[in-house]
Amino acid sequence: MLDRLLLTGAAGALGRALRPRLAAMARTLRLSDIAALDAPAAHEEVMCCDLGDRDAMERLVAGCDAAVHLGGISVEGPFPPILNANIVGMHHLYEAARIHGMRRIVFASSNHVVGFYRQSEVIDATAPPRPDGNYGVSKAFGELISRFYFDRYGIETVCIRIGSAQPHPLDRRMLASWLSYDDLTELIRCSLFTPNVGHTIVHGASANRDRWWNDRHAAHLGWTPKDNTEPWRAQLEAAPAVAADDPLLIYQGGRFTAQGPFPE
Ligand code: NAI
Ligand code: 15L
Repeated sequence: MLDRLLLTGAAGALGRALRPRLAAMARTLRLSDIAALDAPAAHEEVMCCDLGDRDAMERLVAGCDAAVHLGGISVEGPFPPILNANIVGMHHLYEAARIHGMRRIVFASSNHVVGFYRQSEVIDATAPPRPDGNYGVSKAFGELISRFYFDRYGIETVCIRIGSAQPHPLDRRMLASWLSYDDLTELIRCSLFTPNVGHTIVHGASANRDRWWNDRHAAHLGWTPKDNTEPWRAQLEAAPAVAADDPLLIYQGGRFTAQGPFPE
């Protein structure tokens, strides 16, 4: 068990789902977001701040052993807010970790780092990034800055390229990309407690029938997903057919690949 674990993005969809699930992993769970959070329980602390605020980020990280970093813009869109939260915010997080001696970060990266690979391809962590927008580029930056802080300062990171973490799969693409909350929780546990993870990239999908991602380079995490999308297959395949050129069923990143440009 950790002494104090930081959870950023705690007001978001995954943050709210993970808040009770992370309780068993640390004596104190420090919760943060730019949005308001529910009042802390006895084992929790709340410290809200903007990831773009350097001083606040240093205060946030001080005293934490590790972080699960979910905070940031989570969808495709205009560059300025993504720059602040996902790029400047990552710099602030890693600088604060360096200054305050935090040794491990679990980073919520995204399948959109590799969104322009086709669904007919199977890739592993050594495949060059092919981001599908401003958001995917920012997550690729997150993977790179975490690599630098491991090589230079020894701060370990597991980058989880989350597929589609939802209570259940919502469309045909998610038959392959879905990650259950239980499998995500276990992947985070493995990422926090496996010794010597160095800098690891792992793709976060449940044990679905169709696989786009080979995680042989993350085998040391010892993570074995348990859930799969078969219970939803018949219902989702019965949905009205999409056009043959719909990116939903062409690219791993689905419709993110067709968004933008965004006038500024
Ligand atoms: P979300 O959008 O519900 O949560 C993100 C949280 O970050 C929000 O509560 C938001 O207020 C906070 N945030 C945004 N800008 C901020 C800033 N400048 N300073 C501080 N906090 C800020 O997203 P969700 O679905 O909970 O995802 C969590 C993380 O996982 C995100 O980083 C997302 O990119 C990543 N992810 C999620 C996937 C999914 O299927 N849910 C798939 C791939 C990646
Ligand atoms: C993501 O990175 C997003 O944060 C999430 O909202 C989903 O759209 C997910 O990817 C996905 O690709 O399904």
